[in-house]
Amino acid sequence: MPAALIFDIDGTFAETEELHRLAFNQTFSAFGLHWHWDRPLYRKLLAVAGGKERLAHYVTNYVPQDAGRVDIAALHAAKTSRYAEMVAEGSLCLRPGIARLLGEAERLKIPVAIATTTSLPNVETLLQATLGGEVIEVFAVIGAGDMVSAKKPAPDVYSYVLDRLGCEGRDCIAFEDSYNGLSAARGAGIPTVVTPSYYTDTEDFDGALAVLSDLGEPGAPYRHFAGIGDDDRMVTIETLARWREHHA
Ligand code: XBP
Ligand code: MG
Repeated sequence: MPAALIFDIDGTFAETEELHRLAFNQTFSAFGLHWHWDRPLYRKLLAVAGGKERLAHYVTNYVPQDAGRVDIAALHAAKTSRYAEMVAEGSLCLRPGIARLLGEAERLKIPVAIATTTSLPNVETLLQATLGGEVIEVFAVIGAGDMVSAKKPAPDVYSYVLDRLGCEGRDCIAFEDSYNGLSAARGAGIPTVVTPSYYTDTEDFDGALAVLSDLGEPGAPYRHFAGIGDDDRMVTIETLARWREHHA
């Protein structure tokens, strides 16, 4: 059995990035900034993980003339509130297989954790809106946002989570959707299942344990893109145990 399952949030738990983009753009308008992040631009900007870091990168490289008149921290705080409002309104749903696998892990008493770049309030609101109730208690550890100084692709958030779980990376499984996330998890020595998302589908996932369209549901199998795969086409704890052993 895997010692723990560690999940990314944005793109992996749910297709969140369009909502993040919307929240950024609405915040720019509210602050009287004539900036607009369309989809092609946002795809490029996602190379920089972390909303504050992405904003700073944008200012330096795209609108340096505005550098003196923006407060990145204030802008990002407003964006976080706007995003949380939209998530709480129920704008997102979990990707296939996530709730099923969390339920299975809970029944088998396998710890589950989160390792994400996004801010903690965003994680809490998303979990509340999609899984409801006291679900936050289900997670043994949540590593999020500024809890570590170096964001993905640095392995720090995964190392932080492993430390608190008291587990070795090689005994766990990580779930990611992006090149940055895969690099971070692999950097911490964790075999990683990648389910590419809307903005990451063309990225390089070399070194992933498996690359799949999603985790699959009964009657709605995943599509296998690369790495290890199975005939049953649904990722269960038993599948993961087998894949991890094969990988070791
Ligand atoms: C997610 C991110 C985040 C979100 C925005 O990356 O990079 O920055 O885009 O959230 P990952 P914040 O899925 O690899 O963790 O604005 O709260 O940073
Ligand atoms: Mg992600």
